[in-house]
Amino acid sequence: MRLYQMQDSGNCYKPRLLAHLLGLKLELVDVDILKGESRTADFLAKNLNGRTPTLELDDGQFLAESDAMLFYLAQGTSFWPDDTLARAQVLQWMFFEQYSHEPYIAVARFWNVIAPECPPSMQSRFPEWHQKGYAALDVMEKHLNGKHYFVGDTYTIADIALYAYTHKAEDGDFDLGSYPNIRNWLARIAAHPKHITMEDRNI
Ligand SMILES: N[C@@H](CCC(=O)N[C@@H](CS)C(=O)NCC(=O)O)C(=O)O
Repeated sequence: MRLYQMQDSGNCYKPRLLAHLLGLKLELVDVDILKGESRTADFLAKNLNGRTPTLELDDGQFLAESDAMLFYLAQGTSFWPDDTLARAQVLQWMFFEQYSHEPYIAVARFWNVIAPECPPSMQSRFPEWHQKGYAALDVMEKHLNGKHYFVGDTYTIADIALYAYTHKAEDGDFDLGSYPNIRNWLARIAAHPKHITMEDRNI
């Protein structure tokens, strides 16, 4: 499979991390979104929404949306539970990640460290991103109390979806100092023997 991606995007890190945990090989094709490479006619033919990651399957079909890729790659593995309620809870946290977490924590990081020449219109949105991002972190902190992972006390794709940008939250000027449950969970994920970092290309 081939992953059209940007190395320092958390969304692109999600399928790289899961593939590595599963021992699956992904060919990486870098797409520079800052140069508009995700909006060329050639790229839009792969993903009409013009975004990375985009996964090209072995049969040439394309799949968009990082959390859909996690679902696809996790089928038949321990990262996607057997129990119907546990499956729904994994989806619950993945939808939470896309609606209540990523739009604030990832976006603050993007404009802070990836495109720091942030226009004033974006600069003025940091207070809102911080308020809503901290609200998401509060939910995670409470949920993780007494738990090792988000669902059923096993490592699932819900953890990968939420790990991707939470472990880089400080890049968006979020302070994780008062979130001990989150910090312990981040350390647990990173301690997996097959873990790779966002910077790692050796997959
Ligand atoms: N919901 C999507 C978000 C994808 C996304 O926003 N990708 C960004 C990089 S993190 C991108 O490719 N932006 C390029 C553009 O908007 O042209 C996912 O989870 O895959």
